[in-house]
Amino acid sequence: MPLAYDDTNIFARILRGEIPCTKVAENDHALAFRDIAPKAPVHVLVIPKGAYVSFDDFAAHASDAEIAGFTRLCAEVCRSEGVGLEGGNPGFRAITNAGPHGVQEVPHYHLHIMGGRMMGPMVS
Ligand code: DGP
Repeated sequence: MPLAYDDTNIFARILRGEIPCTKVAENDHALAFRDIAPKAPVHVLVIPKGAYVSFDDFAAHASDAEIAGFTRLCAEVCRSEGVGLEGGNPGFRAITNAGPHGVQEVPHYHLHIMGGRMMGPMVS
């Protein structure tokens, strides 16, 4: 069963154009924009345009086209932000938080793409 989705969350409002964001890239299925409180020189959030709460919700219920669109936009961001290995760059970290144990603040699935510096330990 898809999870119940609260369409008043901040990323739903960004998708509806009610709140501004600094857009990095967009396609039919996903939007990428800069995190408001960046934890690294590159800190971009990639979100699907569909109403999915978390990674597991998205992975289980999104269409193949949505998953492909989202994933390709992530690759485009890695390339355009100069962090993707493909361009000979030193890399990045891509993480997603889910639910209380994941310390997810915004209940709309998002992938953090962070780079531009050496990352610290994974767990904190
Ligand atoms: P989390 O749900 O814990 O994975 O993190 C949510 C991230 O969203 C956090 O790094 C800050 C960012 N964020 C929260 N509100 C806004 C906003 O209004 N605009 C932007 N661009 N980012 C936001």
